[in-house]
Amino acid sequence: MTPFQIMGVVNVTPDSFSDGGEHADAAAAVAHGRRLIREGAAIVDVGGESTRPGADPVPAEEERRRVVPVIEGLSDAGARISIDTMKLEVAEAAVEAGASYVNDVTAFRHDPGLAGLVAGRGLDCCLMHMLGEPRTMQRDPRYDDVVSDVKAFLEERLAAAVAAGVPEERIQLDPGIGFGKTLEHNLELLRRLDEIVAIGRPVVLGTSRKNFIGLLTGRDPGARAHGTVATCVLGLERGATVFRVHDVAAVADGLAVAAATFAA
Ligand code: PMM
Repeated sequence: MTPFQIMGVVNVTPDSFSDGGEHADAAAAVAHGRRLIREGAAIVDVGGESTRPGADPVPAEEERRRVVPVIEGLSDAGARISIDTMKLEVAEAAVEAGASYVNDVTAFRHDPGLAGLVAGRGLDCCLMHMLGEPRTMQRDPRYDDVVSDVKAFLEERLAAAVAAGVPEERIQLDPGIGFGKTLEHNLELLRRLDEIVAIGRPVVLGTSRKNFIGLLTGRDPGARAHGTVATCVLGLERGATVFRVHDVAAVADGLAVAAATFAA
């Protein structure tokens, strides 16, 4: 049993920060998802609304129109399908099309009804930390102690989801790298990720191609795979188990070598 799972990113949006526009039509997105599965993704995360800093919201009808054909096209591809949405009606349509995992960057705050869907349909979910909302979250984010603040938030959202009927074993947690965080905040979270792991639920890490890697390497998003691999290896060492990435082949190799080393 591998001690980790790779969640491959399939964005069906014209404006995501690192791959926006590449998979804007359904057939291209399905082909891309299938390739990520061949490269080692156990989960594919399909998203129809960009949450990059400064992004504007997308109407539910448009988001649904983007993701449903892609999920249908991937439903027999041999991986679990995750829907990356904060909207109940998009998640409902995605689940009908074959998704069994709800990845909500608002941790059921935008639409508390998502908890009922996850509970009622026996789905798994990821609850993520975000300070503020995508349009404004990178404007001078501040914390008392970023790791303690994120941990307290995730514990509160975990309790809220359980209170709404979601079994605890169905819930994964994500510190939300880049969502209302400076370079220093992101590095502190990565360095002390074991404190988030200590909550006791599987931790999802989403560092892939993010701006902080660009700040450290000087590279554009498409050339951040090496930096991304480094963050995933560090995350694995600190106990993260799910890695949401664009560069599946590179991360699969890095994690395979790291996991064998830690197991020795
Ligand atoms: N990052 C993005 C979108 N969805 N979901 C989770 N759980 N964790 C993340 O870090 C995360 C996410 C933004 O990245 P993208 O625009 O490349 O999808």
